[in-house]
Amino acid sequence: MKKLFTTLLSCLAVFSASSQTVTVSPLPQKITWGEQVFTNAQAFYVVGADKADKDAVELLSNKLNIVGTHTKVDAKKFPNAKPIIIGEVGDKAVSKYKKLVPTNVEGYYLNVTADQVIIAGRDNSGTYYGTQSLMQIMSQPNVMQCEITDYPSVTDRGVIEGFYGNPWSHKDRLRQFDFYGQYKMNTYVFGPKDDPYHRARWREPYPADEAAKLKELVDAAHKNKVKFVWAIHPAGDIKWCLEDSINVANKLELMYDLGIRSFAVFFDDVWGEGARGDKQAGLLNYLTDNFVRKHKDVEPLIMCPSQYNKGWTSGDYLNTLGTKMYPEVRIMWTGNSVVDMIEENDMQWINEQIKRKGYIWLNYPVNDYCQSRMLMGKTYGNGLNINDMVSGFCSNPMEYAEASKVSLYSIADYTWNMPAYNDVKSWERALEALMPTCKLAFRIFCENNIDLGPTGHGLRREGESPSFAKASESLMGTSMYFQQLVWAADNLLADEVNHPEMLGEIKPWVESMRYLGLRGQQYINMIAALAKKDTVAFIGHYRAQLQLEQKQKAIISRNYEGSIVKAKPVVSGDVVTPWLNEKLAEAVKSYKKSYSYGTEFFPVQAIEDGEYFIKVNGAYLTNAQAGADRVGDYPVFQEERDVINPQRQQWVIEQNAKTGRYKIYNKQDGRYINETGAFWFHKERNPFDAAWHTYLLVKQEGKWSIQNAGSGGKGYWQREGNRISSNGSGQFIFEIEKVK
Ligand code: 14T
Repeated sequence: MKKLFTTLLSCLAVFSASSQTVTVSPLPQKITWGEQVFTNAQAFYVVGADKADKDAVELLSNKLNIVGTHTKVDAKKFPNAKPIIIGEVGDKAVSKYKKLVPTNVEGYYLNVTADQVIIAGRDNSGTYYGTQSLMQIMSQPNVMQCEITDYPSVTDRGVIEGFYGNPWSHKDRLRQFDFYGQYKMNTYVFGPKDDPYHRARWREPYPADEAAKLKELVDAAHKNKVKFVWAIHPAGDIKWCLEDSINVANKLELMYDLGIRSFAVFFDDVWGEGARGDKQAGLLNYLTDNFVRKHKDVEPLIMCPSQYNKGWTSGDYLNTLGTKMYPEVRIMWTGNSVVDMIEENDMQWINEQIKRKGYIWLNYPVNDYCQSRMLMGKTYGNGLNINDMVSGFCSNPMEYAEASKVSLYSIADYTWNMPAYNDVKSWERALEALMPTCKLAFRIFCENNIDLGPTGHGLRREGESPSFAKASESLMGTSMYFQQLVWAADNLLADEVNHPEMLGEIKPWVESMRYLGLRGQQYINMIAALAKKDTVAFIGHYRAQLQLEQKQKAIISRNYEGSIVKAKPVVSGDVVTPWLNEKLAEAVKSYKKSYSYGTEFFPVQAIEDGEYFIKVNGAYLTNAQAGADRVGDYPVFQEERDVINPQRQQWVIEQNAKTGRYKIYNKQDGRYINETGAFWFHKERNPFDAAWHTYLLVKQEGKWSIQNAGSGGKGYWQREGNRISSNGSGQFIFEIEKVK
C-alpha cells in the first residue's frame, strides 16, 4: 500500500514537471507550451541590452539570474548560461525574428526554448510586455518551453481614477502602476473628484511639494509603460471667455513640465452654462491648437462630456460635439446610463452620434454611490466584440485601490484579449494572483461582497453568497455557512502581514463578516434553545447576538475628508444579512407567543402587530375600490363605518424585520400603502420594498404620527382633501384603534 502511494506521488511529480502550471495573464492571443526546458534558477546573459527597451532590460536584471548584459559572458564561470535575445523590430539583436513579431502596436513575440529566450517587440511597450510574460512563465520552479505571439485588442486600456471620495494615496498609485505594467494596461487617467487642483481649484498650480510627488508618479507610470493622463475639471465655474481658455492651457502647460504628455478635460456632473456643447467643443479645439499642436509629443486630448450616458442625452449636444470638435479629440462614454456595462449596439449608437469611436469610462467597480459595499465579484456584462469600436476602455474603480485589483485584473484581461475573455476564469486567476497565501479565505470574502443592492443607478451584480441558498435549507448547513464566515475572517486577519495593503482596506468588511458569522451562530443557538424550550438559554443567546450586532454596527470604514462621509460596511447585504435579520425577528416572535421570561430584552415595538382602524378626526381611512391587482388608486377618508365590507377599513400594521419600521396594508385585498399615500401593489412594477414602504409610528397623548423613512424621505403623513399626502409636517393627528 505504502509503495503504491509513493509510486503515485512520484508519477504526480513527473507529471507536474512536464506540464505547464502557470497561465499567462492577460491571456495571450496565441500561446503554445512544450516540455520543461530549465528551472527558474537558470542563469542568462542578455543579447541586445544596449538597444532594447531600458525598462524591459531592467526588469530582467531585477528579477532573473542575469550573469552578463553583453553578448560576451564569462563562459568558464557560467558554462550553462543561456542567452536572452531582446529588442524592438529594427534592432540588430532581433533582426532574424522580425517577421514573427505581430504588426500591431505593443505587440511582441516571445520564444522560450532549451537553448535561448527571444523577446522581440514591435515597439518599446511590446518588448516590455514580452518581458512581463516571461516573468510570469519564470515564476514557477519548472519553466516550460513556450512560444507566444501577442498584441492587445484595445489600444488604450486601463484605469480612470475618477471617483468621489478619498483620492488614492501616493503609495496606492505607485502600487497600481506596477500592477498595470505587470498585466499590460497602458493607461491611467488622473481625475479624482476630490483632488482640489483637478476640480474645485483647477486654475491654481499644485504647490511645489505636491507637484514633486506628481512628477514621481508620472515617472513611475512611464517606467511601467503606462500613459499618465492628467485630467482637469473646469466645468463647475468656467467662464466661456479667452481668459479662462488661457487659464486651462496654462495649467496643462504646468503639468507638461512635470513630464505629463496626455491630457483630458472633464465636463461631467455639471448643469447650466458649464454643460454647453458648443462652448466645450470650442475650448477643446482651442487647447488642441494652442497647446497640443505646439508640442511634438502630446497626444490628442480626451474629453468627458456632460451628457456622458444615453439616459442623459437631450437636444443637439452630442451632435454638436461630433461635428464641431476636432475628430482627433476622444470622447468618453459610460453607456446607456451612468453605471452600465457596454455592448455592441451601445457602441454603434454613440459612435454614430459623435462621429468617432467612443472612449469607454466604465463605472465599475466604483462604489462611491454605494459606499457600504465592497465590489469584489466578477467583472461581467461587457460585449466581447467591441474592441474595434472603442478608442479606449478604462475602469473607474473604488477608492480602495488594492481591493479594486480583483476587478482591474479582469479589466486587463478583457481589454488585452477581448474574444478570449472569460469572467469566471479571470476572477479565479485574480484571487490567486492577489492573495496567494490565503486564497480560500479571500474567495469566501469576495463571494460575500458582490452585489451593491438597489441604488439610483440600477446596476446589480449577481451571484452573491452563491452557496447560501442551498446551505440555509438545513440548520446544519446554515451553521456551517456561518462558521465558514468566521473562519475566513480569522484567516484573513491572521494573514495581514503578507497582505498589509489589502487588509488595510478590506479589514472593516472582514470584521463585519466575522460578526455576521458569530451572530449567525447565536441564531442557531437560539433555535436550538427554542426547540428544547430552554428560555434562559434562548434569552442568553439572544442577548449575545444583540451585543455582536452592536459591535458590528459600530464599524466604520475610514474617515472621509473628501465629499463622501463615513461608510458603514455591509457584507452580503442582499442575501445573508437580510436573511439573518428576518430569521432573528421570527425567532423572537415565536418565542414571545409562548414565553414571557426575558421579554424586556426585546426591542420595544411602538405598536403590536395587528389589525387597526386608522382615522383622522373620526373619519376612517378606507380602501374604497378594493382589488388586489389595482394600481395607482389611493385610500380615502370616509366618515361612515363600512358595514358591508368592514375589512376595507381594517389595516394590518406589521413591524418589518429588515427596517424595524411598519408596513401598512389593507385587510380586504392586501395592497400596501406606499410612501406617497397611494396603493401601488404591482408584482413587477412596484413590489413591496421595505426600504421605501415601511414607516415610523410614534404616539403622543393618544394620537399618532406616521412618517416616511429610509428611501421614502422624511415626510409626515397628513390628510389632504380626502386622501393622505406625505409631504406634511402634521404630527400626532392619527387615531389608531385596534379592531376588536
Ligand atoms: F464622468 C462620468 F463619466 C462619471 O461617471 N462621473 C461621475 C463619477 O465621477 C462617479 O464616480 C460615478 C459613479 O458615482 O458617476 C458619476 O457621478 C455621478 C453620477 C450621478 F448620476 C454623480 C452624481 C450623480 F447623480
